[in-house]
Amino acid sequence: MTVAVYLPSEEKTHWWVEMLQGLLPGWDIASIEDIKDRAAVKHAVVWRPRPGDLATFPHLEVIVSIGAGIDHVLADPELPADVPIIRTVGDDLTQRMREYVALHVLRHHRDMPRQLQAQAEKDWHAIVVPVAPNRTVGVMGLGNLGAAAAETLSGLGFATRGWSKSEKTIQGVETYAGAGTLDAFLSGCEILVNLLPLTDATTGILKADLFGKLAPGACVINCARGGHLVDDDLLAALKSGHIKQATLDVFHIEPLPTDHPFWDHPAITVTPHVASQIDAATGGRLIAANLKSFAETGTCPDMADAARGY
Ligand code: OXD
Repeated sequence: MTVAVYLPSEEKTHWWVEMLQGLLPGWDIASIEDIKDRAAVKHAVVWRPRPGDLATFPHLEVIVSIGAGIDHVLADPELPADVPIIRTVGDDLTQRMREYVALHVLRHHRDMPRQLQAQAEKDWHAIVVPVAPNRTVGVMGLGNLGAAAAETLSGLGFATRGWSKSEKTIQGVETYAGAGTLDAFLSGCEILVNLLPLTDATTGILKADLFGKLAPGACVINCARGGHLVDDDLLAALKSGHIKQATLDVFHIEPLPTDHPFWDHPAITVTPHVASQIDAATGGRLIAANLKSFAETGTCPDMADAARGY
């Protein structure tokens, strides 16, 4: 079985190649750069593949995304048609996202940016905020990561809402389904967490019109994809004060260009796409298990649906 591995960093690619070689003895696993016989490649394990690379493997049977999202694979205009895609999800990824969302929601809920500013000014300024049950938080996207985030927020006591394309039931979470319910979901929402997949329908969804429907002074956390956000609309909403703070983990261009206004904005926290990074040890085990299952049965539990985009 020849497996071609590609990540934008050469160092990381080698790390993953070694990890998978250890987990799949007898399989021929190499970096895309080191593949001699392109016709022998049946499996590609990739993160942000270079456009056109996957099309050079005429007998490709499956593509594995090193991550929960598959948008980075679907973005390849020369992506070979009808090659199934496997996502990489799993408990670690979900746990990391729970932690990131809890951290940033609590930070906005307790107004930590303002509290830190008071400390910088040596100002003994006690900020009193409502208790969590009186704070409405909303999670957009209720896939594995979004559902886990919503569950965690509900567990912390927040009045938690969730919005998704199709009906979902999550204990302790008031769920809304479909475009027709978006306004009701947004109305009164004070902290919004975006965990939607990036599809044609969700690109640019975090825009002026949506921000305007949130409660005045709301906070926005984007830990899905940069393509969900209209950057200038967020800057305008922050300027007007309708949005108070934002935490952004994902960007249109990554790494975020050093001259981008988000870096220096006093009301924006930038994190470098770390909300829920896969580590090679756990991710390697998941990918090896999925590849084995796919090789033996033609499927695995984490098959993505390319037509849906996730
Ligand atoms: C993912 C990500 O898709 O880290 O898993 O963004």
